[in-house]
Amino acid sequence: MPRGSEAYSKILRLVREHERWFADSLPMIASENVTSKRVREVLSSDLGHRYAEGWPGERVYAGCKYIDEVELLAIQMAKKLFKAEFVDVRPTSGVGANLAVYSAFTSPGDSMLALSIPNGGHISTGKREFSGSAGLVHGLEIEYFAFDKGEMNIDVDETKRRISKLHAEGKVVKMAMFGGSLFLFPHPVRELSEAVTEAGGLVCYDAAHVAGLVAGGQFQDPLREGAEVMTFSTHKTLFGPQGGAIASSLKLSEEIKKSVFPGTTSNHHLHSVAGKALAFAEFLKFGHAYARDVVNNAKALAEHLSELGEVVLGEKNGFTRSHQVALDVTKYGDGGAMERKLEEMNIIVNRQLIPGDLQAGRHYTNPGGVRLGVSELTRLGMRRNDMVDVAEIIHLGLSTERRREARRRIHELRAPFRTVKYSFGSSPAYFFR
Ligand code: DSN
Repeated sequence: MPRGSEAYSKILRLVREHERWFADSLPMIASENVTSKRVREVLSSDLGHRYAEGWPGERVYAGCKYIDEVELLAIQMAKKLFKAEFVDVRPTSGVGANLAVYSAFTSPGDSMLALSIPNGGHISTGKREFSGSAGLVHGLEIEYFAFDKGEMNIDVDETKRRISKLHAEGKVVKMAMFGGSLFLFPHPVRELSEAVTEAGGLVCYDAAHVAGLVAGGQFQDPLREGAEVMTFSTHKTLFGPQGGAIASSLKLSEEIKKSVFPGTTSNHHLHSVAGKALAFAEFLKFGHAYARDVVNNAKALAEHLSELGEVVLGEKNGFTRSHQVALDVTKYGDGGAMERKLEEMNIIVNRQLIPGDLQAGRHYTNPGGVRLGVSELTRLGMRRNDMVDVAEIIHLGLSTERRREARRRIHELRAPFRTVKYSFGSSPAYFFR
């Protein structure tokens, strides 16, 4: 281990090297995005040293008069973005937001409907035996939505039958959590919310991935389609720092507030609340154009990849209506090997369990898919015509060993895309020195 001073310099150098690498790569992890310079600056402000706890105006600590104003502005803007009666911006992550909602409205031993992970579910809605937060932390029994692989979506009729069967067996489905991590098409919230409500369940929607597309009017509008609660993260298709939030009707607000504090959070992250507030302001101004460009880019990327011979999921429905594109890469090996190979070429993606993987004996380390996201490339300013190059480079990466050529093409493609667009003023994407 290096001495303290050596470690100090080394850490700074590693962070600089990371930034240099990402400035010269295709960052395509679907859960990531890049924030504006101002958002990054408030993250390093004094707010990050402070304690608030509780709701603005009812804090547990002194020193919050400006912090309260920032948080109230964040809440006000988030309510406008999602046309919600109530928003809590305190959860420090999407998992934290989901745990707060489970704690507010369910008890350990209750059942919750969610997607299985290969069908797009997230670890926060997972079963105890897979160390999913819902099962492991809150003791929920997880029942799965039926899924149609061809449609890449929840099967409405089969799910209704499952809900009736669970009801007949005396199992109360206390919550249905729509949304997920592999998320190509809007979920049938409108079609299923009555069945869930009649069976005694609360309809919730995890918009972690698609919150920006929802706010930008490009995906679905869960709170108008029957969802009573929507959790989201603030950094995937939104412009914020990593964090979570919860939107709901006013009648559920007191339960949610208590569940966030003191239930599942002590101090929330006040620098992050300021970052969220700035990001919501940016999104109010630029969000519609951004969300439209994200979805157009994802569609263009999927179409070009398919033309190049890649197996793109969701073909029947036009491949995607979100920021994501999912590939079945089993003709090349497995998603784990492809993730590593692409990383060597500076293409940063993640391996992905896809429908049918478990039956085929594939698991998390060697799944059949990779997931691509275009949120960050779009925020850096890439448009539909750039997706032709992105598709060709990914195809080159998957189907050949021409690493140097892939890296050179990325270097050339990235040269004009080094600032954060859809933001106020000029905003370099990489400035750590
Ligand atoms: N696991 C993340 C993803 O979907 O990539 C979200 O937390």
